[in-house]
Amino acid sequence: MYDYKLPKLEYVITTLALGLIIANFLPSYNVVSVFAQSSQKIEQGDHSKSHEIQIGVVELNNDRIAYKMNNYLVRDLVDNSTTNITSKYDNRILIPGPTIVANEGDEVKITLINEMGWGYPSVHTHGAHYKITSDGTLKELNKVSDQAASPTQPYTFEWDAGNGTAGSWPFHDHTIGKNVLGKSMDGLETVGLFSSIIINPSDGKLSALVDGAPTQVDVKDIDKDFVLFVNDDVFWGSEIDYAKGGKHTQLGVNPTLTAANNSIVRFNIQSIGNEFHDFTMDNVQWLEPGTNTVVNSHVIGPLANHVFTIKVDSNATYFDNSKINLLGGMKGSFVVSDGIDNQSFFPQGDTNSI
Ligand SMILES: [Cu+2]
Repeated sequence: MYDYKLPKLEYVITTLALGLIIANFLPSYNVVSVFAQSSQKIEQGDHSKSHEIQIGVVELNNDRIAYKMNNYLVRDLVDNSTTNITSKYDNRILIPGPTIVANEGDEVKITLINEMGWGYPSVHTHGAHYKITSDGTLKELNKVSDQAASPTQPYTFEWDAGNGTAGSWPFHDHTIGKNVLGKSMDGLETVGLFSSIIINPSDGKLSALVDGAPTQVDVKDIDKDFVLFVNDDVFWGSEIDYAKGGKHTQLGVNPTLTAANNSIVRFNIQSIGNEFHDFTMDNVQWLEPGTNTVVNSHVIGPLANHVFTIKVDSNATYFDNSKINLLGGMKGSFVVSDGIDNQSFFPQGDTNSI
């Protein structure tokens, strides 16, 4: 069996006990929540949309916990028409959780349903704006209310993808690691409760490296979005294939990513856990965000992100170029095909299903 070397539930319980001991010795302090300001192709219309989403929280058969897409309704805020896009989502591998794709100007409502029968999971996002009641934290942190889904009571989180929020942002649980004193414990989201929201810019334009030159591409020209989470010693991946109607596929650990030659792809690199990683690709270059500087590596810290768009022209390997993680096998392949692109896949063949 593949060894993920990530915290599993038994370690969580140990950590909770440790947290109790530590909590008794440390003075109480407030952690300031980070409000990060910082082919159906992708739809880029004039109308703002409301994303009305139901996400379940489930236990996997490998002691992990995951977000699961239950229902996803997109409502046009001008004519009130709705489209159900639930079937675009994968129902097999659930880490990272389902990616949400919105446009600047949209709103997102996530109703979280605790299907585990225990605990109090939440959703805490970066990048998008929200009121304090949608922070996804406990009262001892936010001073307002406990914001999590109990086994009997769902909780609805509301985000505003307003102007200035364009980007790719991690969201994650912030309450499952509640110790017996009721205090929040960060870091336990690495058991699996993490995913991302991609907010496309309202002008529909992205900087990209195409044929070696910095240029602008349209969001609707993206053929694939890859989401790669750098965890402490593995990558967790998923993709959205716009050539297949915007199909979401969960790819598991250190996936082989595939793309058609000359297609436009966006890499959404996100970080979860507590370490720094030097994300590197051989044979592939991209633009350092916000600049015309061409790079092939980027150091990414905890809960940071790194996003770039490229025109695909060569096979490559992606890896964490920090020695200890590279020795540990933290790498995967990027395979470019001349004909029809095959779907990216998880080379170990682990189903990681519920
Ligand atoms: Cu966070």
